[in-house]
Amino acid sequence: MITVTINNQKCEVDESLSVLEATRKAGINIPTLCKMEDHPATGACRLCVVEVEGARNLQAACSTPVFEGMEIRTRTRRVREARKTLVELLLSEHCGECQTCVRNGDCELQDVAREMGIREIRYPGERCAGGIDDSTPALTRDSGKCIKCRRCVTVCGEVQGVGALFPQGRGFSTRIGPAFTMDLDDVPCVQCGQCAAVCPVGAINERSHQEEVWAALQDPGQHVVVQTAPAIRAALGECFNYEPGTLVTGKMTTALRKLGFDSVFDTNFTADLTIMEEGTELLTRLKRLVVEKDEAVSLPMFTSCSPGWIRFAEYFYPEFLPNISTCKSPQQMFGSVAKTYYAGKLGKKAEEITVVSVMPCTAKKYEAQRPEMNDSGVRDVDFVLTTRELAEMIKSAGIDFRNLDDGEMDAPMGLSSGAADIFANTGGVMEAAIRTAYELVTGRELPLENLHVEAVAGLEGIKEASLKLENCQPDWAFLEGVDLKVAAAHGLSNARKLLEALRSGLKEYHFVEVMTCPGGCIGGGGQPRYTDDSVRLKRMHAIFQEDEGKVLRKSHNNPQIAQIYSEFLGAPLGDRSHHLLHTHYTA
Ligand code: HC1
Repeated sequence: MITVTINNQKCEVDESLSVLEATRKAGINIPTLCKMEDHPATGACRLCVVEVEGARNLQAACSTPVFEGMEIRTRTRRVREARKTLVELLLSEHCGECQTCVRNGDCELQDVAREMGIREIRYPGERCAGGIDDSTPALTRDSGKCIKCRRCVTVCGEVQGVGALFPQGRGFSTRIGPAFTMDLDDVPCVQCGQCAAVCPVGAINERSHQEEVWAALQDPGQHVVVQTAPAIRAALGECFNYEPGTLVTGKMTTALRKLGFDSVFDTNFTADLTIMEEGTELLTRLKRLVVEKDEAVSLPMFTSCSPGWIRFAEYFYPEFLPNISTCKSPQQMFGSVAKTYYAGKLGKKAEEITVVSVMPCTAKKYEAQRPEMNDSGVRDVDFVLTTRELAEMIKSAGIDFRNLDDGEMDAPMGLSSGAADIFANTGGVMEAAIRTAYELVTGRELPLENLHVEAVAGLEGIKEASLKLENCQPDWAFLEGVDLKVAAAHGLSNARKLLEALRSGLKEYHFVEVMTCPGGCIGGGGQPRYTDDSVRLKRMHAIFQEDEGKVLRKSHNNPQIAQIYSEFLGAPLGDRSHHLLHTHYTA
């Protein structure tokens, strides 16, 4: 520890900290529009300037390390004038249109302008060149609103290993975007929306489906079904001033009914269905390898529920496409069974059902309109709202979310196990699959108090585990003694590392889970802003809490899953399942 002086007060701080971190620890918040928690400073916005005794110029607090005896001043007239001028200059070139901007009320530039008491723009000047890029189904970019903070460049390049966005040009002419003014759809953007999650202003956003959903809700000819992804319940509350990690499953259900949805169902139901299908597919692939000695079988098998990961594999690792499970994601399985199985129960045609998803992920908007996703005879999922969009709809409908009673989801697609809940966390799909596969193969029950596969939980980028299969049931005797090797990666740069290790033969696995976003879906690009590791951990704990609070914790024990197989699907990987629940991807 070292001693520094902040605004005339001595403080003991860790010598590894930056001035920004040290002042925050001392309870003083310094504004910044570029620094992100969990990422090194870029010093791009310069808004965090402070005076340091002995230094001629103001110093950027985010990129200046503390030293013994350092004297820091954070609110002198010189500091305040410099910050104010910086914000005024940003505002002068920013195509803000605050009243009509999608980020009105949720904009970091607006916040700092308000906090600094800026009431006029003293330097009216040339505006940044505008231009809307709405080439992708998931995202819209408005370069006139970009403040060149480069957060999107960092997450796209370093966290996701995609590199679709980068700075080009110099000075006032600098623009952030795909190369050569191309559109996002022309470059390997996976539409994960991590850029939109960190953008401080309205420069990158999800493509809104709110108006389409309002219209469907008003249409008397449509039965409008909503499904909610596992990660929504642990994050939606943040839009209503609950602490991150507050579970709002019951209030969310009631709010959806009040919005006018005819049936309120759960993507978790089809997460359980995914485990039945994907588990069977994995065991089938293993049988081909072990019993039939079929060297052509594609192993390891990869999970397929995260659409950004599918797009990443299509762009960068097409040789691994045969390894991706043929299971559609739970979102898409839901759409196809809602428009067939549930439509049949209602006596309606697929065309009379509108399926709306609430997802933490912007790439789900892209997934829903992929050409493969219409096995019900029409588009399986019609509209996808992010968590943020659902919160906006609830607010715009005047629903007092915090005072809602807890509601229950509808039958027959609203009941789910704890295994489905944990799909939201990195490692969760793997753990859910192990819960079911172990019991099917060995015939022995996993004890409820010891269900978590600790090795695949947590925020480490790549996690590995192995499971020795012993005393297998006669049907699965070929697996006797097999050491099932599994891995989970989250964030596509971690997926890239894992794929490179597989490609070079450094690693061998049987089953690999890949989730596009850091932390898994709880850290999705459509979740409430602003998400860092501390928020991710709180949401993850909430998801585990939801799982642990249930009696039903394994997918194969879900009675509504047994019901859909007996009434409609037949068996996992059977003909109808194959048609409605599976697909395959090509580059
Ligand atoms: Fe996910 Fe999934 S867990 S992909 O992360 O498999 O988005 O929450 O809905 O489909 O179930 C997202 C979350 C989600 C699917 C499920």
